[in-house]
Amino acid sequence: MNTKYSSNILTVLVFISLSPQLVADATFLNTDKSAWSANTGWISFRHDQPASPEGVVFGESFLSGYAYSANAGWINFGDGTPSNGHTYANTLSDYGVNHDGAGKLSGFAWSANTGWINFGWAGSSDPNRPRVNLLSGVFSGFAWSANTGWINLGTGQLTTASMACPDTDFDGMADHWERSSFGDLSTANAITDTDADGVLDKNEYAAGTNPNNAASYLKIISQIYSTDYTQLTLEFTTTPSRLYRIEYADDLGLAPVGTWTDSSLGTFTPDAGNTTTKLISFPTDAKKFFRAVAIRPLTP
Ligand SMILES: [Ca+2]
Ligand SMILES: [Ca+2]
Ligand SMILES: [Ca+2]
Repeated sequence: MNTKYSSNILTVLVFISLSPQLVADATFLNTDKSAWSANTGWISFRHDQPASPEGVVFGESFLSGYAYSANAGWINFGDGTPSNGHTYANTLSDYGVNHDGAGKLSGFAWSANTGWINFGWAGSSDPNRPRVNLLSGVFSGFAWSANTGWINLGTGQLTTASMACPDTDFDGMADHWERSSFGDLSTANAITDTDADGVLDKNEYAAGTNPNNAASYLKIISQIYSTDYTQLTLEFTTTPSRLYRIEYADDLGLAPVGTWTDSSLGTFTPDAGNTTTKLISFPTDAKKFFRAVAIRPLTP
């Protein structure tokens, strides 16, 4: 191993910006659509009745649509149009279940037969808090209704197949994110970099970083190599609302997207806090390039 070796090892990072999707149908599969209440029985998050909404839509910032229980009737998770464009205020005219983007649910659903169903009763670290695993889409925890008691989301039969992120102006940024970040859909477009940190707004969305803070963007904090250059300890910035991969390539110039090799870690959730540290093993070579990739969860 010569001394040139270490100077040739570079660390780079890029983003994957996934294509926008428009979702109106229920995000739940027909085989994994059921919550359970001891008092009201099964509650279906997907029902496919032609004259009704097809079920509950799990979104990056809020839920919408109707669940159905034979005993409790329709349960409204929200109309999909929070007044501020991104989060239900949970007033009488603007209610629904919110999602913090990192899997935690809050807010209220409404049933004419049983009244309010509370998804926001627990503290953020409560193990029984209603939540969604962003790697698998599996729901867990409990919602609470004064009239029907606990509703168990963790039946093992309630899984969202995707996360709705409508992008009506097709600029690579979801509507809710543009509205919460900029107040409207017109301020940012596919080529704007509002905070001038060198990362386009659409790439800040892809990475879950703050487009109004020039100090916030996906970056590698430190890289430490083993003495034989077969292992790398990489620390990079992360946010709880995104999943990550680490990839490597032999040569940056000759490595168009698609020739990068995924580390043996696969896709993983970040550490708690603002950075994640991972140990990667890799085949030794004259030089290696590494990158951290942010991934929007539950998107195609
Ligand atoms: Ca958009
Ligand atoms: Ca920026
Ligand atoms: Ca930024």
